[in-house]
Amino acid sequence: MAARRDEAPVLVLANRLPFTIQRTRDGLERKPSAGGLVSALEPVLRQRGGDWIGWPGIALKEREKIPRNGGEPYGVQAVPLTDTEANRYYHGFSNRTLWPLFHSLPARAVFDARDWAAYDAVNERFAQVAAPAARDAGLVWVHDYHLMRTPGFLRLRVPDAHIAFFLHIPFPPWDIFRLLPWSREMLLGILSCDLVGFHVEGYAQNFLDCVEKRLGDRVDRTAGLVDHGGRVVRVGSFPLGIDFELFEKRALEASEGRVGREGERMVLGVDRLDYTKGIPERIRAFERLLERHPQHRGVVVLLQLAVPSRSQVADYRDLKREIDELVGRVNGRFATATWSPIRYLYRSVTPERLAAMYREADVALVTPLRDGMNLVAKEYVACQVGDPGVLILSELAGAAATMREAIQVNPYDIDETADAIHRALTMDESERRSRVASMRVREERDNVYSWVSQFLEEADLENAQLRPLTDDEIGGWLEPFLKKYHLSVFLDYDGTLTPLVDHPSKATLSSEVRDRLEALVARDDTDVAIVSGRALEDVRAMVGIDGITFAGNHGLEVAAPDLPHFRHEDVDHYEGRIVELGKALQEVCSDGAWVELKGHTLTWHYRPVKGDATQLVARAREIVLESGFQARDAHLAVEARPPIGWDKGRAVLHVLRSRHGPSWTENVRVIYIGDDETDEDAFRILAGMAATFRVGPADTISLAGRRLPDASAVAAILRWLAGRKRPS
Ligand code: GDG
Repeated sequence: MAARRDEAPVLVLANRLPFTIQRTRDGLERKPSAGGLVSALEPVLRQRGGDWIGWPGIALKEREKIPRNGGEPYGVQAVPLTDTEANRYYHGFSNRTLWPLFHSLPARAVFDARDWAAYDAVNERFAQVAAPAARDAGLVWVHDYHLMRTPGFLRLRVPDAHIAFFLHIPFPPWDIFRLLPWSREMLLGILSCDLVGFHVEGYAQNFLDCVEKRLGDRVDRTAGLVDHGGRVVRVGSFPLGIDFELFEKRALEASEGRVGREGERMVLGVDRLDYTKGIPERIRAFERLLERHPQHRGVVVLLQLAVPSRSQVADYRDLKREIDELVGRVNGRFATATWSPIRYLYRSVTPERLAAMYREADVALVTPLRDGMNLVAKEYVACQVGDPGVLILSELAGAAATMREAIQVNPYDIDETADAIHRALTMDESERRSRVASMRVREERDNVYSWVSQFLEEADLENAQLRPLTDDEIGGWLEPFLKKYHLSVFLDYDGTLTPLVDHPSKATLSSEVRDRLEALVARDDTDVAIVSGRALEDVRAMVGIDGITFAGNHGLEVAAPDLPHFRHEDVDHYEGRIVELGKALQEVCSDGAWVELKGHTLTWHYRPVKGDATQLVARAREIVLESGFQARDAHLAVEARPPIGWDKGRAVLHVLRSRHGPSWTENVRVIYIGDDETDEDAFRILAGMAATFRVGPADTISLAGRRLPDASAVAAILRWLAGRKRPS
């Protein structure tokens, strides 16, 4: 019997391994990472088994192996990168594009197609490394913005894998996210997961908004669900916590009076040196405090710890210079012989020393311009084991969503922040104690271990279902668009009006859809056309409803009740040649593959072929091209079409112009619904001029405005269209 999913191994995929590797004279050495996330995930990996897959952080030389540490509690798999790959994937796309953009600082974002290509390739490499173990894993848990394309590549290799993703940084609002030239690809990558987690609800809502606007997927904002072409993806918020007890213990063990000087009051800042952390703004606010409240001069010190970070990126080097200058200026302006206002440390300190700093600080100044969560705020609170201090927290940090008892500030507002520091320094003990106490209760309860178990619990749930498509929802999409205009509806046949079946002859219309089409055709404010890859007579016979316009062979032939018969002028020339092509394709008609002759086009179907058909498909395409036809991929089929620059989109325009005149856009609204790659031609031509819907699996990019899961959703739209009230 297969192992239960919640007991089967877990694969963790993260940019970095759970330790750092350094090259010393004696070879490679590994140093454990002290982060809370690593210590929270390790027990799970130990208990359920599994691997941690990540980049070792340095380029390994040939035959160089990651050193083992003896009692390896779980597997570690390194994804090696060359220096160029690391530059483009990590320093480039991850840190110069995604990091600033996702922190809503688009002016800093660099958009470079070569960085994107490297990011995509490295993400695929992660999927390649993970694939063998993913088959038996209960969960593949992908972390953070470095690996947003990996779930998509993994889903292709292991279709049944159970995949979850957690983003540690903010997810930006649509108006920012849309700036990314590869926004569609990024969303498709993440939506290959079963569960997508963010720190706070606001990011989850931003994500749902972007999915709906960019991909046209149906979303349920309240339940946190996305209908991704029939596969339902859960989206939720899981605010990360810290190892509370560990920080508290370190603070209790720290002897007092080690950090500051006697009689001195301390305001503390702890950050990686990063422009999102708002360090210059903070220094300016501290300067303003000294200007406005001179009583703090000589007494209060800002201790700013800035841990070196990403110094390969120019913006970070510039920031370092800016901070150096600012600190110099403020110190120069206010220092006395015995006191300097800012003590600035550009390095990291030991965890024990950090806990002592937290404990002693009267005020923690955590004022990022934007931050996914910010753990420093939580660690500070955990370390308030003596005389409690005050937390000043940026309202733009994820932590602000739950740490309501902090003094919250807008980090861009220098005056407000200065006043907040003054208020914190003068706050009485009972208020300080109350504020810290309630934050401590919450952080102790919602610690990193409960975060891991909540996320895993949610990930282990069976797939959810979205509520059925309602008339109200369809009305919300279409009513504002249709208004009082005449309506022209264009529909593909197979896979759109009927479910996809194993042989075209079995794709018959249900009586329900037939009734709705008849009701729609009967309306004098609506005309209906069916645009199919089938031969004209074939599709007409399958539908058999009078009053409908039929376009066969992808629009090369059109028959309409009110228009002259249309047949593309070059078609005859290709009719004989298509028969020849059909014969040539017999070469690839093994294992059940077969040729459907459709007049001047043909389709080679390989649906019956068992196993990998890649080689067969490649050869079929080759034969089609050698015969001078165009080859197009369709559902488990390759279509051959005459190379005459005509497609479904042109046929639709032909119908609209013939029926409603060249300025049809002034009087007519158009809806086009299709499920096939060949319908993309219509989506492209109609972009901006029609409401377009792509039906079926959503793992490829579509130009349609919205996605529908299957033919039953199309039936729901037809019902609404047929029954809609005429606007008065
Ligand atoms: C990303 C998101 C999100 C700092 N200096 C020292 C030191 N630290 C430790 C702190 C804290 C960690 O570094 C910083 O964590 P943050 O959460 O503040 O920020 P990011 O590094 O930007 O992390 C963030 C986080 O991911 C988790 O999802 O909260 O929003 O940007 O733990 O203690 N530790 C030691 N010495 C130092 O000098 N030992």
